[in-house]
Amino acid sequence: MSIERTLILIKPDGVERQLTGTILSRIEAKGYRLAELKQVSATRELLEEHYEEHVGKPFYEPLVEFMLSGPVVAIIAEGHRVIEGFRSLAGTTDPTTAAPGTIRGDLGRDWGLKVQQNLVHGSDSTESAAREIGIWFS
Ligand code: DAT
Ligand code: MG
Repeated sequence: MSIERTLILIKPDGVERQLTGTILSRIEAKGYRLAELKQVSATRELLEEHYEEHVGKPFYEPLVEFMLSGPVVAIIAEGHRVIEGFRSLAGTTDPTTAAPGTIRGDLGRDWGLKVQQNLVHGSDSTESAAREIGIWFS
């Protein structure tokens, strides 16, 4: 199997809470290589492309507003099976019930808002990884 690449974002809650180093360490400790890394302030246009699959869902607008609330760190991580490996390391979407041992499960929780502030994004397939890498690192 060839080396894969995935798009990871440290969301504004992770940057704001100064968890960038902790999260990068966990990605590296798992054995993935950080091929590209930058801190960026997303635009609405970029987020509309990134989250196009969620347009029209009740959490879509709060999600976009949250992602605009501060800088994010965009990462391309590399390694064998990194797409599923990082999804596993991140944990399930809801940080309250994400398994302990995962990034979301150890570091996140429900803050009572309309959107899950769950610290990280990871591409969910080879197709979305290629698409999302193109959006964030064009
Ligand atoms: P994931 O980030 O685990 O791939 P997703 O792609 O289904 O989850 O959703 C994108 C983001 O939208 C997710 O990280 C947090 C938010 N979200 C998803 N489902 C939600 C819900 N039911 N209520 C509030 N926010 C939600
Ligand atoms: Mg997703």
